[in-house]
Amino acid sequence: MTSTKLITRRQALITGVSSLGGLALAGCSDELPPTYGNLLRIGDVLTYKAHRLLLPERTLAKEYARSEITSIAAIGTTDPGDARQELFTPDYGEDYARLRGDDFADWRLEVEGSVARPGSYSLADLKRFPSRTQITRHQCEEGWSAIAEWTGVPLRTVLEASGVNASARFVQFYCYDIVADGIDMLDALHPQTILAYGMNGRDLPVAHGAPLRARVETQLGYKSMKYLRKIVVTDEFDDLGPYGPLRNGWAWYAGI
Ligand SMILES: Nc1nc2c(c(=O)[nH]1)N[C@H]1C(S)=C(S)[C@@H](COP(=O)(O)O)O[C@H]1N2
Ligand SMILES: [Mo]
Repeated sequence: MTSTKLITRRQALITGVSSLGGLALAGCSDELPPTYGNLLRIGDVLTYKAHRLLLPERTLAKEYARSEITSIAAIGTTDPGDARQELFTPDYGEDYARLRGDDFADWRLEVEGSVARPGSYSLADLKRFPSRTQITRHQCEEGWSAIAEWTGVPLRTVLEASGVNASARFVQFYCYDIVADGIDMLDALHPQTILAYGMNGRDLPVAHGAPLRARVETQLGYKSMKYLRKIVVTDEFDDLGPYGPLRNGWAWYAGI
């Protein structure tokens, strides 16, 4: 670790803790992370605890120059409206196909759970919030990585607009395919955790998660859920069972 980084982190710590961040820290202090009563999962616990102890919550993932943008493969679901795809579900896949047919004009992101103001947001609503653009490296659990530019609204902004309860500790993402996943409040409030509607200066393509995907730059690629339809804020941990990352034998916490 270079001394510049140390200074940056310390400054981040001193300047960075606002009321929500403080809340999240207080809420996340002790019993985390979720463990699965499995010896092999002790590694997850240690990784999580080490990250949470060593890194102030505002440490930023590296950002790149436009000239460093690479091509990026589309992985997993590439069209949730296509019944032949492995993670297709008729529950939402047909809705997706219909919404896509109308350029997502009727699409809305539901926000519910442990919030004072549950509600839903159209793409236009989300685009009215201040946006953030970041050029970051996507790191897939399979070993490949790619650099792309993402534009969206910080998840924190949407959480603040929804009035997150003081007891809230996790944010769960639900998609138009069958999968779901979640992050803790520290990652949810991280300045680079955004709900992205743009990629490389254009609307987010369908293959990469249109109309809206999460970018969780502090964790491996599979935590950046594509095709969002609903966000649920929870007070309790829930690994989402067969719909969550454990279904693939992946760790719930995939910090990098
Ligand atoms: N809804 C949904 N989100 C998803 C996936 C998926 O299959 N469905 N795949 C994940 C994985 S493993 C990776 S590496 C990235 C891939 O994003 P990309 O297709 O834009 O490269 O999306 C993640 N988010
Ligand atoms: Mo991945």
